[in-house]
Amino acid sequence: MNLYLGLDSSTQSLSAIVLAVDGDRAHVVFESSLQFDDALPRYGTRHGVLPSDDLSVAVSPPLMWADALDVMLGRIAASGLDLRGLTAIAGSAQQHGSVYLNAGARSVLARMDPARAPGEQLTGCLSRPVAPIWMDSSTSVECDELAAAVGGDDALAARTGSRAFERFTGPQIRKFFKREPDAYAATDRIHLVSSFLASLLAGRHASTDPGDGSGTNLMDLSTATWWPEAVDATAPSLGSKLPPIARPWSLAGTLSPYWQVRHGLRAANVVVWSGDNPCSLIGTGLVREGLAAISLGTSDTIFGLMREPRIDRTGTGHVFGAPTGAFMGLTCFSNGSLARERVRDMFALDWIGFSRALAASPPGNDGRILLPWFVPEITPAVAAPGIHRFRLADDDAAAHVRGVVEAQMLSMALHSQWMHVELDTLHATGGASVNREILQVMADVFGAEVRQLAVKNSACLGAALRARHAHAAAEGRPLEWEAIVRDVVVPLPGTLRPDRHRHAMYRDLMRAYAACEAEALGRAAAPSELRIKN
Ligand code: ADP
Ligand code: XUL
Repeated sequence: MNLYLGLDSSTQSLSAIVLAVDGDRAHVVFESSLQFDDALPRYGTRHGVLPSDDLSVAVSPPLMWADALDVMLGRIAASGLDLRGLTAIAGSAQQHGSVYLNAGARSVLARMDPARAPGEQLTGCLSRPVAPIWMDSSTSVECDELAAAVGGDDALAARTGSRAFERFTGPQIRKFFKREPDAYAATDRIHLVSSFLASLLAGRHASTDPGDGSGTNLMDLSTATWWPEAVDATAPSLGSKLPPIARPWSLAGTLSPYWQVRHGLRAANVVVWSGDNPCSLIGTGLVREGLAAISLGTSDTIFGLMREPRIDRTGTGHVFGAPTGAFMGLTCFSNGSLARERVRDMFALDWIGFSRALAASPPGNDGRILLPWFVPEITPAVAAPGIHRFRLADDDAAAHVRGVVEAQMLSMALHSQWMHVELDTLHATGGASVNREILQVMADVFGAEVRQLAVKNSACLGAALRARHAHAAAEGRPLEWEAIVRDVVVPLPGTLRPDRHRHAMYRDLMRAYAACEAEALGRAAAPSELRIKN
């Protein structure tokens, strides 16, 4: 029996899934998760992020991710699984974040001491102690500079799949170079979160893949190579500091002696890691065009496979590389679970109370609309956070609960139209996808059936499936993606179905929602019937 390990280093947690493959049959035999704040409190994060007075800044300690990997591999070693079958390991990580290493990292990675945890050994390898992550929105100036240097946002989007976005790695690198030129000069390798963790497992610098490379504003989507014009416009000598981009099923090496000795693991193949959204594409079974998934994690994302890249002319979406070698369209919303939690906590509810309030309030919220931008929003671009209430009394708990969920679903439906995906079925994933009341609003707004999946952490499952795919390819007997996802990406019984009348109502409400959004963004006044704003 072969075992395939998938790891997922997300914003708030690290998860692991082990997939056992016996003949043609595959099933999940191990699942575990740890929250960074609880498991590694010495790093002082909240929800996985270091506290900051400046709301536009979001950074995390990369050594915390390294130590979390150690804790998780220790758990797997102690799980009782027969790990002699451990064949390949692949990973998924939050996208866009970057880790800055000096020239000393090469030898430290290759010769770590198995008696000691990784974090303390890597301290001297960092040329920047923190890693900016996807929640950072502090690089508007650098976005403008990068776009201007390559002929504007449309040119950048046509070449890389996205206009300049604050959280994307290129603008983040440029900000670091401008603010800390000496530390930038001392940087030998800039990894994505994914390629940093793959390097740690393999004991040498790993490549990135087109899925995560396309989240940098620096990769030519058509060739999956760094685009020199954007790289040169970002920072000097950047070309030599970036990892190579390898095909998504490439091997980064084998598990290094450090992990073999420290946790008694065998020299399994280490597959290049990818971003959580590309991995989720596989873990939700979207290996053909026409299906879409919504992930309700820390961020909310809506995505689907694309055979050919269709760029978003409205400028809110992205085209990334997909683990299959094709492409994926994606729109990301930063006010996802954290915004739902903020509303839950404002009214001292738990999730059961939240769901009850949702079920007890009228669909359409009697025309009351809430724009829940508790943190700077990615889609639509909102730099100064704030919540906006239209006809909504600020002490009405149920209307706030419904307001946050309806606004999120309406916003997702509105801002994913550019993908032109015919939606009759949506696969729901991420932590909040256990909540059927939220999923019913999703079904009604999109007018689509919504399926919950047996394995909730689709990014982690996708990583395990990628490990299997890459191992088969390396052995010269490639497997079809359809066959890889068949046994394990299975919907739970109890598909949520849309109600025709409610869907029609939401189509009208979407126009009102769009008008409120335009007003809150200072683009146009909302129509007078919506102007009763408080
Ligand atoms: P990430 O992978 O981005 O760290 P997850 O996909 O694990 O996040 O989702 C975690 C989130 O799921 C929590 O922050 C929480 O807000 C949300 N969540 C968990 N249970 C429920 C529930 N019953 N209803 C709504 N949201 C929930
Ligand atoms: C996608 C994005 C987030 C992160 C964290 O563009 O910024 O979804 O990948 O999950």
